[in-house]
Amino acid sequence: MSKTERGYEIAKEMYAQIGVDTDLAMEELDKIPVSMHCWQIDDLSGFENPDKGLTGGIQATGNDPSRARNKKEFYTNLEKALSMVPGKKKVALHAIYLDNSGGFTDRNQIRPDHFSSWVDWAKEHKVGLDFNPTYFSHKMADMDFTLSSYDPHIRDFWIEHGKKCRQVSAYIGEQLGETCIDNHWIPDGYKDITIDKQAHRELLIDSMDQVMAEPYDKKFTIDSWESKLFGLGLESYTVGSHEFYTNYAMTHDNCIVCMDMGHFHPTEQIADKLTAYLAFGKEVMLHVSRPVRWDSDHVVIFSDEVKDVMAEVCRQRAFDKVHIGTDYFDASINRIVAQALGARSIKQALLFALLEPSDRLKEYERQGDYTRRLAYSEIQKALPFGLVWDRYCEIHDVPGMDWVEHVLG
Ligand code: RNT
Ligand code: ZN
Repeated sequence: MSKTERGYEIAKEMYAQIGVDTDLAMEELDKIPVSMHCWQIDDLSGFENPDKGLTGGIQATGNDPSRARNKKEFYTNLEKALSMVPGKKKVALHAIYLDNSGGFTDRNQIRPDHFSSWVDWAKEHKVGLDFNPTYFSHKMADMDFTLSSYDPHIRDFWIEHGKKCRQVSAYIGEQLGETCIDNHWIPDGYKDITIDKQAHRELLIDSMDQVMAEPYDKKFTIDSWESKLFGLGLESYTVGSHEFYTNYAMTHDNCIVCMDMGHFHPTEQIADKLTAYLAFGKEVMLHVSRPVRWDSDHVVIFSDEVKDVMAEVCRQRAFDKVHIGTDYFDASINRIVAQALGARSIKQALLFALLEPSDRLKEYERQGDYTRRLAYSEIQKALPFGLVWDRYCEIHDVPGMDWVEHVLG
């Protein structure tokens, strides 16, 4: 028996005392995919035109030298990061990671075959794929407006991009036999006090209606629209706010909302928001991120905020209704470690949530026994969670507490 197995046996007994089956928790964890954003590996440079800096009010800061400098390094590093994360995984792509065979293809001309090499790669590595249109880092976005621009020429360009990306996403989903979430985020907004906030929102509704006109089978692709509060240089007004997309999604059954944990007021948390969608039968996409004082996109850690979100997902057993993805870009530490650490932390938070005696806690709540509800929640926190996590990694042939040395070598 390995040390990890011995540790696990003890943990199993202790959890059983509060009515939790650790084997079952690990089995359930196996069913929950975490979608790892590919752009941590190269600071969102992409393959289209890696020299075009990031625009749209987002930023990767730091000077660690580990950024992938070419496609080969990109794939090697991404694969390394994937190998550090136990269980089911997807990889989220952005349109700028197209395979253009050394040529240039503009955003409004993207085709499914630009992503066939990604499909082959995903099959080989047994991961699913998600997709994101790239409505930024492009000269047609340099005026800070895309789908809600006053200029019809700019709007049409991006509407075409949105439509093409939906085709790509449906193609990926069909090829892999697994839903590909197509997540749309646009940077549109103003730096300073805005007078006509409604006009842009009306334009955005019209553009979204055009982007979303073609129906696709939900089995293969689902569109989500990501809300935001503000961006750098776009501090005063964001067209695609949380209320805006929520209202759109609630009145259109062909799309859902994406909530990014960094896109709310600094003390506002999203955990409580999930069931407000689930109760209406709406699925939700998540960008798990870590805002530090602002939407700073720090690496996701095993924090209370992340634990609270995953607890909501697990308490409702909403594994196929809440789509969990990462989104952050930190250039100050090793990119592979950063990429793997965030995904591992989410898996840890999911496992921690699955080890909660939630049936028992729900029962106490119904009976009005709030004393036991609180006490047992606290008792769970002190149980040997790490021993179960290490065993989970071992079962999946992924390094446990020494994983970081496997990356840094
Ligand atoms: C930006 C959004 C968006 C991007 C990615 C790269 O604030 O969070 O999701 O981070 O599309
Ligand atoms: Zn995001």
